[in-house]
Amino acid sequence: MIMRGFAASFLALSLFLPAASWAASDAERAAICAEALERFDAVKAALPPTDPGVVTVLMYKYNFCSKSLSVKTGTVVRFVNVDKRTSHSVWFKAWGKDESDRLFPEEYWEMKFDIPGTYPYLCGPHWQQEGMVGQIEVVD
Ligand SMILES: [Cu+2]
Repeated sequence: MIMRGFAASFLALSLFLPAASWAASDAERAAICAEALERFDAVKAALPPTDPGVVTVLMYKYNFCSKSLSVKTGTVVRFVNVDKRTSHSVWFKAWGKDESDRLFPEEYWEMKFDIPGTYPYLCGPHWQQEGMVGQIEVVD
């Protein structure tokens, strides 16, 4: 009886887990990124100021804001976690780079882009299930 109950719950759970990723739609992402900006306004005073020209990407609710970005060669991008509890990472996996350390709320990580090209990246813990990925285009 217990085993049957367990099997039934497992089946029920499986039915509710979508096979595809849980990536947000464009509209959901826009709302999440608007919220991320508000969070950033609340926490940025605690961060060291950026040098001029540094571009900021926010990490919030399993999204990178902006998800895709075009920057000039030589630009430094600062990835800031503005979540309240969740940690994230930045990983240029396709380029064979090491994953960044886990970034806890209000922590950041920077990378300089010296060579033009397309740089897809992802969040180590959240790219598979939550579709937390981004891309940076580096142009002259
Ligand atoms: Cu993440």
